[in-house]
Amino acid sequence: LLAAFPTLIFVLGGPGAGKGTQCSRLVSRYGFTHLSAGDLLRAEQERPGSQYGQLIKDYIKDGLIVPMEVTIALLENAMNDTISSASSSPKSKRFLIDGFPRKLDQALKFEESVCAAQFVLFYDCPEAAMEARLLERGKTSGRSDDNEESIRKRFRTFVETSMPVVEYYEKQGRVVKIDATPEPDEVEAKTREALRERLG
Ligand code: UP5
Ligand code: MG
Repeated sequence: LLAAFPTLIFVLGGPGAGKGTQCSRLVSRYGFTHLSAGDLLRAEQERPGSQYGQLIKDYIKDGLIVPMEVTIALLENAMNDTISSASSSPKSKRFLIDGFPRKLDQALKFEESVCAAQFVLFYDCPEAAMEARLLERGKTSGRSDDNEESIRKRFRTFVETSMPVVEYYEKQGRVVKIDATPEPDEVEAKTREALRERLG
């Protein structure tokens, strides 16, 4: 069923690179449906009766990657909800999958069992800038992983486990890389330029 909807983009980048910020802007411009794997996991963690609540909590605090069965099921459910929703327009059936896949086996499994990605949008940002953004956000975000110790762990997971996913797609010529260092408006302009070539 999902294979019938060809536009699905993986949005990757380090913690605090600006994935969520840019996805929100793309939603208003292109009518994509934005699904953040991290947001879905945080919602599942809060859901009364969830059997994964404690597990998700522990993994997120330690910057570790939640077992893919959990994340893929959440993404698949959210996509199916969008597709089957009576009010959904054709445009809303174009998906931005934010912060997933973070590990190579997740990428392979998702593309094989759910839907292939058209390409990967990769927000490239130096660690120092990402750290400053996350510490600033941590003053008000209430996120359990916006503190120095968790941020250090998230960076390590990103370098060791998630960058290989980006490199895997890069070798296939499927990565659109955007410098995420400038202010959000400029990053957005660069993103639109890159998407114009790919999406028309
Ligand atoms: N900001 C944004 N853009 C800026 C710019 N250009 N200049 C200056 N400031 C900018 O932005 C972060 C902050 O920076 C904000 O305050 C923003 O205003 C500012 P945001 O857009 O939120 O960046 P984003 O890349 O989305 O950062 P986020 O913290 O969400 O990244 P993570 O990848 O760490 O978080 P995520 O929610 O994806 O995952 C959290 C955890 O969930 C993971 O560590 C992991 O434990 C778990 N997880 C899984 O296990 N599996 C998954 O598949 C996904 C997540
Ligand atoms: Mg995010």
